Amino acid sequence: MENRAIARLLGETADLLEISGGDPFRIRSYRRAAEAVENSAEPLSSLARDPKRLQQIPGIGKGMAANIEEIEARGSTPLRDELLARYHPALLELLKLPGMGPKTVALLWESLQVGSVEQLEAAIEAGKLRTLPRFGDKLVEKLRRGVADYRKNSGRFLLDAAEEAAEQLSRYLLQFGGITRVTPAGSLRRGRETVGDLDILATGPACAEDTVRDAVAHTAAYPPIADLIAKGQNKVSFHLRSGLQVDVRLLPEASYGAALQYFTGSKTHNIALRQRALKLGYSLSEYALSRLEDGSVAASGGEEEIYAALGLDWIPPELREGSGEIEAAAARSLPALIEQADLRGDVHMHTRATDGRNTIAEMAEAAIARGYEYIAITDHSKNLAMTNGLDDRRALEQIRRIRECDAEMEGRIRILAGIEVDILGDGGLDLSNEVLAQMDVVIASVHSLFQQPREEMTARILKAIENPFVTILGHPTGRLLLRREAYALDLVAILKRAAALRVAVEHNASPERLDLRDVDLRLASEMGCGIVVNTDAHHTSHLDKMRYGIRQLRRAGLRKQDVLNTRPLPEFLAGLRRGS
Ligand code: DGT
Ligand code: CA
Ligand code: CA
Ligand code: ZN
Repeated sequence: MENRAIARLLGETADLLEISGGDPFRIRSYRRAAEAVENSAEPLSSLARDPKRLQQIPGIGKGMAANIEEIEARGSTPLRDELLARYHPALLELLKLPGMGPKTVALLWESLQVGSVEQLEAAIEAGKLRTLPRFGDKLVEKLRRGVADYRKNSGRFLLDAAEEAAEQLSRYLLQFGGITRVTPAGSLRRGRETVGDLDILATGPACAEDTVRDAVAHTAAYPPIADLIAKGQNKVSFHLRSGLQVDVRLLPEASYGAALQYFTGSKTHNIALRQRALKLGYSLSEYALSRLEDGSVAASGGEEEIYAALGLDWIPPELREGSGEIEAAAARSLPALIEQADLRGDVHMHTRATDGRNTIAEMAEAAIARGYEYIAITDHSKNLAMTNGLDDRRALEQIRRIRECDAEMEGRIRILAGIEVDILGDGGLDLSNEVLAQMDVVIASVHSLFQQPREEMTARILKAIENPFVTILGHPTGRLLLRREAYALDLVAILKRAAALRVAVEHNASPERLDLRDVDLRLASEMGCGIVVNTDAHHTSHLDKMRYGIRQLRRAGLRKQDVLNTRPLPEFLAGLRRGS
């Protein structure tokens, strides 16, 4: 299990303890352990059977080491299980609603026995909340809207959580002798922003017809399974504890390509492809592409063969949404999509100066390890007080430190001095022009007053990018996937002005943002905007989130030349405003 997942389970234990009115000291010890795990550079799963080494991590004592072992072994802590059993298995979902903290959850439980989002919804509808102290009309309305948003998003999962679950399951399946290949299909393979359920394909000698029973049994014995939905001849479906559904299909090598093609989808793409097959005298199924005349197999083992037999170039999964990709593949005119290896830099990241976890040098070394030629350090500005954002004086100090560190790198990488400056409510910027002028990269972002009406928000951002020192508009719509909608704004007007001013727009690769959406990215590119893809890393390990951003750019059909930070540094800077 990844550190992040372990940290989440420890954090949930702390939440539950807090709801139960537990000992504050004990609550803090779980929170501290969660933080220590999250920030540990070493993957804890490699240490889980070695309590001594676990205990060397500051914040992890003997008891916590035992908890981590439990988490590794069965995906929960004993206390978490005990408390969930005492309340409601879905109690933690309540904490995801806006305005809901442990105290409120405790109150709802004690007074109304509300332990899940469903029960909260019913209590709101029945007018029961009004009877409670502190629950005024405003709070009740906020909760009602929160429940509605939750409903809209529920059942979907962020890309990183889905990928993590798929990787963990793959490792388990590959432990079984005779399963040699495991591939996630479905929306995860297509790189959609969020995932409804996981579709996993496995193959190998163990998946042949006469042996598949044992492979199915192994799959159904996967320890993190919360409940088994179905166990068929070569298919196992279950829920993980997170609620994520997984469909595993075990297939013989011979039909792997056809199955991968089928279960990758999308449904729309598949329907169009099947129609094309029929027109050409074939039938296409999850088992094979067969000739209509005699039923003989024309292609089945690999995706390339299937597309080729249909007169098509192989279509990258990100493009399989039924939006013209089949016609393009037939005309041999699919775009050469951008790849991760095309990137030369990442120009949005935070350090300890504000809310990041690492130093400038650590971020630089991590970037070197990932093959980058340049980065920009872009900490927050003072308006974001909770991050200890920089004021003018500290920003200048930070520039000095960046320049120093850059010199110490002796050309192994270039470190640009940057800032992520807050766009204030009126469109002004949070730092003085004198300071901004000294930055190589100025990302301007909205982090407050998300509720402004559309005209106001649009004017605010337009005013901000008029500032001559702004080079990049950060996460332009401010959405948080599954949590917060984009703020209301006239994106087209903003993209148009940004293109004219040569202000680049950011695609934020963080899986909870992925802002801009694929359609917006295509639009931005068509309108001539510079596009920069950044991780917004707050930790060295976050630099790896770039892959999610790349997939979104590919979904938008973008190529290497459409993205500025694929260029060598001089050309990158020249592509930004102020560059010449
Ligand atoms: P999701 O799970 O909502 O994020 O989206 P998908 O695309 O993973 O959808 P899912 O899990 O329902 O199905 C996985 C793939 O299986 C889908 O992309 C295409 C294929 N598939 C499923 N049902 C059908 C169907 O009725 N017809 C066709 N042609 N393909 C289907
Ligand atoms: Ca799926
Ligand atoms: Ca599915
Ligand atoms: Zn930001």
